[in-house]
Amino acid sequence: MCSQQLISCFANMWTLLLITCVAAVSAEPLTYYGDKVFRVVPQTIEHVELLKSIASLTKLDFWVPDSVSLLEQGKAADFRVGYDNAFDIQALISHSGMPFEVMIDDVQMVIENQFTSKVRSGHSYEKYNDIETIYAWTANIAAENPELVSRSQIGTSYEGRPIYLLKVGKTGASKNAIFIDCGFHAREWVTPAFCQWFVKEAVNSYGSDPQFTNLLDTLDFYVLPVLNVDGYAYSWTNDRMWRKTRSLNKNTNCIGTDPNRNFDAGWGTNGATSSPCSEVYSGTTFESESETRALGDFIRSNLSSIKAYLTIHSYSQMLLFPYSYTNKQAKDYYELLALSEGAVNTLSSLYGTIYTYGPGGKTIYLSSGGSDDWAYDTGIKYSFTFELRDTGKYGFILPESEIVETCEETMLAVKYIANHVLNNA
Ligand code: 9B3
Ligand code: ZN
Ligand code: ZN
Ligand code: ZN
Repeated sequence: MCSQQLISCFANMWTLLLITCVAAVSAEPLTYYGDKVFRVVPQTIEHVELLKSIASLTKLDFWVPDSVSLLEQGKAADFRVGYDNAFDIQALISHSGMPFEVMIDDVQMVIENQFTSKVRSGHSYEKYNDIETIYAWTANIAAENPELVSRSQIGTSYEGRPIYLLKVGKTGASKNAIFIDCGFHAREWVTPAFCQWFVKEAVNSYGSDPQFTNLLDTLDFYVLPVLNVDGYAYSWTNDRMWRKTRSLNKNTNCIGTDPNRNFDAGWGTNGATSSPCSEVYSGTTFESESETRALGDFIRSNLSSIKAYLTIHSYSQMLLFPYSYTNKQAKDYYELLALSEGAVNTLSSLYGTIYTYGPGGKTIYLSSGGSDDWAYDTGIKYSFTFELRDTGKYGFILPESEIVETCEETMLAVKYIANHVLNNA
């Protein structure tokens, strides 16, 4: 093996060893032992300022809203803090008189309990599936249901992964379509689970459930199971709390762009930042990410048939419609409000899950560059963001045991919207 000079042979062996070690280290996911998630309700300007100053001294991972810059007086906020700082921060908050609650006492425990079983093999609709399993599933479900499902690739991610789209509906004449995407934000794991569930329900219902059969006969559903494929893969292998894409930014070690701040809808204004280290970094320009550009290009190319755009996020249990980037009222405000009300009512009817609804800017927070606002301004009237379960007990780390109920109730809302689109578009 070592036929070269001895020194260079050792050098090679060292390099090999080093590479192996680095690979071994980076293959271990980050852990969150003792990390806490606090819920605070800043009552005064001083409370907001206190949180901002804490955030400037130590990393606070904001879950709701998505960044410290989006804090508002009177609105609850959830954030994760490291074990080392949790005690001091709790004392500061408590001393300030700001109402607070410890939502999660040990984030790592919740991460370890998210799976119902440690045995992970093959695809399951009732479990979280990693990106490779989802890829294989897209191929299989299309191959097994050629008259209902077809798969195409609409683009390639920053790291070179394919971005697949499933077209679901009875094949034949061209039809109006509803576009549904999941997995914009990597850590919102229940959302790819929903997109997979939707396709399963469609396939299983066709020919047996008259209502769903009618929808599939008269509409096409474009289902994009995971848009942010690199981020999703990374959230499995390296960091369960990852949100953004994985693209490199210039002049910094901070990685990624927020795909939902990266669209041409008030781009780079409210609730987004030009700082690559922020979780709501808007990117260098709109559609700067290959993932968002792939989505934008596909929708623009199929604009004449796409009548509704549904983008699935978590968590908060909300149904949002435009606008998020401005407080101005959308042209179709009253129709979208009534449709939202109907959709959340039918959703609640199954397990009593309560959703709030309304325009994004007023209901969650003012923020720009979102895909729903962009789709609406591009001409897709029925444009919604779902924020699935829960309201913070587990947040992004919703246990697998809630997948089935979350998907079943969400189906009701999606089918309700689809029926409205069918009758009105
Ligand atoms: C944000 C924006 Cl900018 C929008 N247009 N619609 C919904 C949201 C909420 C999601 C986000 O990206 O912060 C929730 Se995770
Ligand atoms: Zn999201
Ligand atoms: Zn969310
Ligand atoms: Zn079902």
